[in-house]
Amino acid sequence: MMPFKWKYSRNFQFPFSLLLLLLTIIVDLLAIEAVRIAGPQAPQRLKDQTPASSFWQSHLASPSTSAPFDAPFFSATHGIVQTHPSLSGSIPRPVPLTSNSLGSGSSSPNKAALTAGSGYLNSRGSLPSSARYPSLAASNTVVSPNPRSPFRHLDFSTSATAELRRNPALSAPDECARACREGEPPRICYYHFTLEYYTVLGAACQVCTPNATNTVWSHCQCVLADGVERGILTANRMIPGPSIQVCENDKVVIDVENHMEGMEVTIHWHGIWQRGSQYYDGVPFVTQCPIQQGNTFRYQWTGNAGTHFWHAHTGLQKLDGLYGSIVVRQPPSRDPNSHLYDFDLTTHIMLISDWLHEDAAERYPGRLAVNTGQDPESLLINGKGQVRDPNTGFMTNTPLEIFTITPGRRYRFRMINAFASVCPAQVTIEGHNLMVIATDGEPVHPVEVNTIISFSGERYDFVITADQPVGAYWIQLRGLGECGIRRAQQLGVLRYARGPYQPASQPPTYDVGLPQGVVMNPLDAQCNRQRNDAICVSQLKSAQEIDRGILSEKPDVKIFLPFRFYVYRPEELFQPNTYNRFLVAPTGDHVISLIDEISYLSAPAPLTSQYNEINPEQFCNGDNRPADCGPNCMCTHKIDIPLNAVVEVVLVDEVQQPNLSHPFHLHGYGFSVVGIGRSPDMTVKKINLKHALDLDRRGLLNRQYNLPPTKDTIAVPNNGYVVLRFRADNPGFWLFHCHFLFHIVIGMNLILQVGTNADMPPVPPGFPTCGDHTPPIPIN
Ligand SMILES: [Cu+2]
Repeated sequence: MMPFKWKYSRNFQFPFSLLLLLLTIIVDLLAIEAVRIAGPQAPQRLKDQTPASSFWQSHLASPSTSAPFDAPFFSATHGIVQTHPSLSGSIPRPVPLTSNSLGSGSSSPNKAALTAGSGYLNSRGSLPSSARYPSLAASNTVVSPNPRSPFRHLDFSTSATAELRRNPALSAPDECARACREGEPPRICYYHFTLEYYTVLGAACQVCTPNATNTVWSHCQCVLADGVERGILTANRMIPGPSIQVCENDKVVIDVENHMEGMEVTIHWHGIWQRGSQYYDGVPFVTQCPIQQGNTFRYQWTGNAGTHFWHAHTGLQKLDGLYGSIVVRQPPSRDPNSHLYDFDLTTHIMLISDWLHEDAAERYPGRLAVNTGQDPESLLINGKGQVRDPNTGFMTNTPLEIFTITPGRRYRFRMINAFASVCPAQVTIEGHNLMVIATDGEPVHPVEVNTIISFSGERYDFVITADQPVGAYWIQLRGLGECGIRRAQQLGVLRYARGPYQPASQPPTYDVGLPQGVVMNPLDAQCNRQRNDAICVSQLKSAQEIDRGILSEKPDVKIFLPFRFYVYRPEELFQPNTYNRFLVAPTGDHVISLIDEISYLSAPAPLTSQYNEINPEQFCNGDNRPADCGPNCMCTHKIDIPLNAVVEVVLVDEVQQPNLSHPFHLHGYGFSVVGIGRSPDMTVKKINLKHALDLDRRGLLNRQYNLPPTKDTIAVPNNGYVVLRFRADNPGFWLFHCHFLFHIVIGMNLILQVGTNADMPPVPPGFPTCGDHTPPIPIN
């Protein structure tokens, strides 16, 4: 309650500031309306119907004069308002999602009127069904959906919204993406994902062009990506897939309907701890059986606050398009950094991803001659971008992502790194500082930087203050490391309302980029000292209280986990009658991953639901290796941890490939990053387990206990180590793994079993089962 009070007293003259705010909003809306009217709608139609090839354009030399900024591509309604369409079919109301300026101390009815959809709420806090489906109500033809209909995916009236119509207790996605207020009753937020094979630039693009990203729902089924036609996988025919945006304590229900022919799938909710719903963590053969083609699986969980995301955890599907954002918002009084920003808009999510121009499976196990390795051709910002054909020099003219801000305001941005490849991602915004206020959903003491480098699975929230001249500014996203070979980059635009859409400056190129300034997360991992040019993750300070036990000198359990690749000789790998998995690395090496000398192999059935059916010999760990398990030892790597123990994990990079840092992600927890570093012993060229143990004995592993940041994904610097700690108070089978997609499929995973089976919640009745079927062979 303290921050709440403080804020209120600061806003002592609130009638005046409220008036000012309303004026600003009205002015903004007028501006938007003006742009909308001025926007040439008719030409857009024509343009939309041009064939896919027209997304390539012929201006070779100067991308700035090439016309990526054709006005029609830029939605006039973008940015300022909550743009997702309302299912009610009523006129979309401009609804700023705010933190302080509207959210705290909202005693004024005027304030309340500005929050999402509140004008329509009934006493249960959800839309009356008549308001939600006026067309049906008007014609009095409410269709009772028939779940048994064999044509249910053809039947528009029973499609993704059937459950919402059936059950008035559920709230629609756009009702849940709202400003969160203290004391407001939680909602049950319902989502329906239909997963399909789909196409970039398909015929849907003759019908419409998506006019706003980050929507929690899309009415347009056209996927543009970077303007290069290819087959993809989608949830609800959008990339990124539907955004889940809810408030703390809301219950989230997602029906995942798998219509990908011949494919199974699970969806993992990255960053959601799943306390009490362990079996909905979405890890195949750990927490559930994969969802079969044609089946629907209902996930239900309540989210911990922060910026998270969802993605397929099966095979390579994530890289083909199965990912989307999750934002769990809080009332301002619950966020220690809420005083640092004025707006937290649904449209200010920045989901960055890497992108191929072919199926991900083309790169696995990998090729020797053409398109070798696994690095991406392109990058996307919220599924958008342009790309230059390296052979012809032609540039696609698909829209870039645009984020709109209003002068004088402070905006919370939520950046999600959904990369699959090994490339670190570098984000810089022209002329604007980035004040980092949270990482992996957890608040930190604010730090000002100019560039953020992030790894697959990480999230960074930052505040941008609109303190520059009204105009448009470049956002540059660069792929580092391996991505430097193809010079993969993408651009976006930070635009001031009523300003131009095109930045005045030349677009930054890979080689002549925006000035880096101070870098968050430098790749050189020199984190032991303060420096002016960079801030390491380990130097961030948690803004939340930390469990004392975590910060005590001695943890209850200490686990050293060295990881590396095992390189096969071809004659070893291709022995007759053996079929060992492998990845063809960019170097041409045929490799698998080892953590503590074990390459993770899935169990034949999930541990959460069918533990007793799994042969105990399936499991192994460093202390319990199967007899005569070779140098490519493959089994279900599982480490047991007593419930409530304070656990320290030391990850040691034995890969030691320059430019390669592996980001490790732990399911079920946030952990404290206690130390990051490299060997202080200059005579040691390469760190390994033995050396790390020796450093630890001599007290030379870098550990600092002053407010270490809480994260769930942390990159281990190459030739370095990371020390992390957590209290094992969430029982379950938790995957702990490198988040690089192609390393997951070659075994860079393990399971931390916290507690015994008796500590874990039983799976709901009717939980699907799976497993091998190898009955005895009758002999006669
Ligand atoms: Cu890795």
